[in-house]
Amino acid sequence: GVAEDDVRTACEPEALKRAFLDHLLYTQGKTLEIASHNDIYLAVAYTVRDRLLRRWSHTSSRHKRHGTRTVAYLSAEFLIGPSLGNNLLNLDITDALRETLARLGIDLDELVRREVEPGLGNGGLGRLAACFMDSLATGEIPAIGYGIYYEYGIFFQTVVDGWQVENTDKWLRFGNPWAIHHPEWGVEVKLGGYTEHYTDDVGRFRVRWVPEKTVWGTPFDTPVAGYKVSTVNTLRLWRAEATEEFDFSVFNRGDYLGAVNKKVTSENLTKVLYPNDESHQGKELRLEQQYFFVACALRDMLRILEHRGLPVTEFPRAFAVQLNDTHPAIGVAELMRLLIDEYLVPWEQAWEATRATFAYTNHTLLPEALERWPLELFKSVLPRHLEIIYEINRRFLNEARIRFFGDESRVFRLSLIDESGERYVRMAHLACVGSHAINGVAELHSTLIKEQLLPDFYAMWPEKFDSVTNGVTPRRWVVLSNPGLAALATEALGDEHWIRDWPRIAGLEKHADDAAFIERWQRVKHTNKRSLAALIRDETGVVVNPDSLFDVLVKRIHEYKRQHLAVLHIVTRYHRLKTQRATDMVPRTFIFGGKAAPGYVRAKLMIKLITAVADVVNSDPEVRDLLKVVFLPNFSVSKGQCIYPAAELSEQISLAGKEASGTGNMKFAMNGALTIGTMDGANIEICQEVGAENFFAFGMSADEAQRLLRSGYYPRDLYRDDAELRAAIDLIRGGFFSRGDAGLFEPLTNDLLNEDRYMLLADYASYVECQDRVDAAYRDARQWSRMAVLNCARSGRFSSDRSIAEYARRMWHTSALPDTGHG
Ligand code: 26R
Repeated sequence: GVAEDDVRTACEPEALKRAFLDHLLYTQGKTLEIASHNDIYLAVAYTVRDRLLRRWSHTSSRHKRHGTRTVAYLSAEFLIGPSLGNNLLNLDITDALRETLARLGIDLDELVRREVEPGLGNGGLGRLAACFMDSLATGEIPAIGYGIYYEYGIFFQTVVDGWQVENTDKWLRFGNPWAIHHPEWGVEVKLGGYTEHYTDDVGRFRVRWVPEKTVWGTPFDTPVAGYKVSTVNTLRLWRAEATEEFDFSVFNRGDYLGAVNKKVTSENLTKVLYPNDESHQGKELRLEQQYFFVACALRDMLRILEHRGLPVTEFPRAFAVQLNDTHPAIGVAELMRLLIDEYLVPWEQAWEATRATFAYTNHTLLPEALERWPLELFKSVLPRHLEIIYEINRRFLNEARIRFFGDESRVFRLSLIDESGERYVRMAHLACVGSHAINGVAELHSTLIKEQLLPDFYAMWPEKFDSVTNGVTPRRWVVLSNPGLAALATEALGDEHWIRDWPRIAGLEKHADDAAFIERWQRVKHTNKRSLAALIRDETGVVVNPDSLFDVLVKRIHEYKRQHLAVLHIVTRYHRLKTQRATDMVPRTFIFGGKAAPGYVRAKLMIKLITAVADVVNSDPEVRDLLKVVFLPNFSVSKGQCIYPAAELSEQISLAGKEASGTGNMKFAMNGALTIGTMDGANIEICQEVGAENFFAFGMSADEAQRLLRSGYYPRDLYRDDAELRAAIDLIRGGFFSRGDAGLFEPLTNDLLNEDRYMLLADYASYVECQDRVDAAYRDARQWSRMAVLNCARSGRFSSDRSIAEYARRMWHTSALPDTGHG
C-alpha cells in the first residue's frame, strides 16, 4: 500500500501546503509574491505528480513481482484532455488542495479551468484510448499506453469571416508537468535502406537490414491514476531525436550544416499530428511515425521482459498488445522481424507468438479511411518488413487455397497485397492475419465488418470476430464535467459507488416521477446551460437564451456525419418563421462545434454554411428568440466538458451504416440529453437501453439505405417532390445566406441534388418530422425532464469500465491485480 507517505506524498492540508511552496521555490525558483499564474500552476501540478509517482512506483514493483500479463494499448492518438482536475479526483485530494490553496489566496478551480490540454488526437479514436486508460487504471489492470509525443497536437481552430483557420497548437510552450522524460530508456529505430541475405559463421541463413538512417526514440511517461485505487499505470509516448553517432559521422566530414539539417529531419518525425480523420493518404512521414512508435514500444516491452528475467518466447504471456485501428498494425511485421532476425526464433514459433500477442480493433468502414501503402513507398521506408509481409502472405494464401479449394478469386481478395491496379500493402489485412481477435466498436459495426468489410476473413476464421461496444469514462464525463449532477446522484443513491460502478446509476430511475427530484434535476441543467451560454458569449459574442432548447451537434466535420442535414432543418425552420405565423415553435439554440481536416475543402465549406446561416438568422429581428445558431470554435475535450452537461438534445444524425459507434452520443446520454438520431453505430444500443419512447429515432436503417442505393437513388426527385426541402435548398443555392453569391455553396447543393452519397435528402422529411415531435415533447417540461432522467439512469452499459472488462476477459485473458496493501 501507500503506507509510508512522507512530506513529499502525504495528502493532509499541511503537507500539501509545504509541498506546493517547496515546488514553487525549488522547482520554479519563485516566491508567492512574484510567481506567475503558470508558476503556480506548475508548482501545484508537481505537487500532485509527486503523489502519483509514489503510487506509480508501488504499482510497477507489484506488477514486476507478480509477473501478470500487461496490456499494451498501441495507439497513434491519446486525447487525454486536461489532467489536473482528473488527477485530483482520482487521488481524492480535490477538497484538501482547494482549501490549502485558498488559504494562500489561490483559486484551484481557476487553475483547473485554465489548464491547456494536450491535443494528441483527432477525435473519437484518440479520446476512446484516453477513456480506456482511465478504466484500465480504475479496474487495476496492468497496462501501458504506447503512442507518440507530438510536439504540435491537433491544430487550434479559429473562425475568421465564417471560415475555419488553423493555428499551430504549441501545447508544450509553457512546459508539461505531467510527463517525465526518460532518455535512459531510449531506443534506436532504423528506417529505409536495403537488406542483405547471408550465411553466418555457423551456417545459418540470416538477414541484415542496412538502414539509410536511424533515429533515436525516447519516452515521456505520464502516470495514469485509477479512481480512488492505488494503481497508477503508465502512458508512454515517444519523441524522435537525432542519433548521436549519425550526427558525428556527418560532422566529421566537415559538413556542419548538413549534420544539423539531418538532425532537424529526424526530429521532424514526431513534430506534428496528422489532422486527417477518416481520409488516408499515403504520406511517407506518416508511415515513419507509425513504425517509429511501434518499434519503440516493442523494444520497450522486450526490455521489460528482460528486466523480469523472462525469455523472449514468453512475450505473449507477458503482454497483450491491442492495435487501435491499423495505425500500429506494422507491429505484426516488426515483432516477427525482432523474433526471427534478432532473436533467431524459428518462423513457425515466432508466428504463433505474434498471433497470440496481437488483437485488432477496427474503427471505421469508410473505404477512404482504410490504410493502404503504395508498395514502392513501403519498400523505401521498411524494406525488411516488406519481405516479411511477403512471407506471411505466401504462407497465408497457401492456407487459404486449401481452405477455399479452387476459389482463386477469394485468394486474390484475401491477399495482404492489393494487386488490382497500382500495388498496395493492405494494413487491415495484415492486422487481421496477425491477430487472434478482431472487433468492431458497436454491434451494427461488428456485423458490417463480418458481412461487408472482411467477409472472406470471416469465412476463414469466424471464431476470431467479436464485438465490443465503446464506452466513456463517467469520471471525466460526469463527475468532473457535471458536478451538479454528480452531487444529485450521490444524494439520491445514498453513496458514491456509482462512480466506479456506473450501472448503479439505474437507481435514479425510481426518482423519475418525483417532483422534488425533477425540480433539482432541472436546476442543475439550467445552471449548466447558463455556464455554456457564458462561454458562448465570451467566445463568439452571441447572446443565447438559457431558457431555449439547447440542441447540440459537436463532432468532427464530415459529410457522412451530415452536419448539413442539421442546417437544412434550421433553414426549414427559418423559412417557416418567415412565411407562416409559426407561433408555436419552441425557442431553440442550435450549437455546433467541430474541426474539419485542413485539406477537406467540402467540410470547410460546411463550416462556412453553418456560420453563414447563423449570421443571417441571428440578426433577423423577426426571428427574435425562436432561433439562434452558434458555431463554437475549437471543439476539444475542455469544450466538451462544458457542452455535454448543458445539452438537452443530442444530434447523432450520420447516415446509417457509416458511423462505427460514436462516443459523444454516450456522453450526452449520461448527462441527460435526449438523442435525435439515426439507427447507426451505438445509437441503436442507446435507443434499446433507454427505450424507443425516450429516444427520437428517424431515417432509414443501414439495410434500407443500402437497398435504396442499389436500386437507384435519385435525390433530385426528392427535391422536386418536397416543397419544404426545395425551399431550404433554394434559399442556400440562391445566395440568400451568402450576400447574393449564388456560387458559394454550389459545391454542396449541386452534390446534394446530383449524387448525395450520404443520402441527406432521403432522410430529410423524416428528420424534420421528428424535430417537430421534439418541439411537442419539450413543451411539457416535466415530461421532458423525466425522459432526460431515464436517459441518464439507463446509460449503465456505456461506461468504458464495461468495455474494458469485456476486452480483458475475451481478448486479453487478463484480470485485475488489485493492491491488497500486503505486497
Ligand atoms: C487518415 C486515416 C488513416 C485515419 C482514418 C481514421 C485517421 C484517423 C481516423 C479516425 C477514425 C479511425 C476514428 O476516429 N474513428 C472513430 O472511432 C470512434 C471510436 O471507436 C468511433 O466512435 C467513431 O464512430 C469512429 O468514427
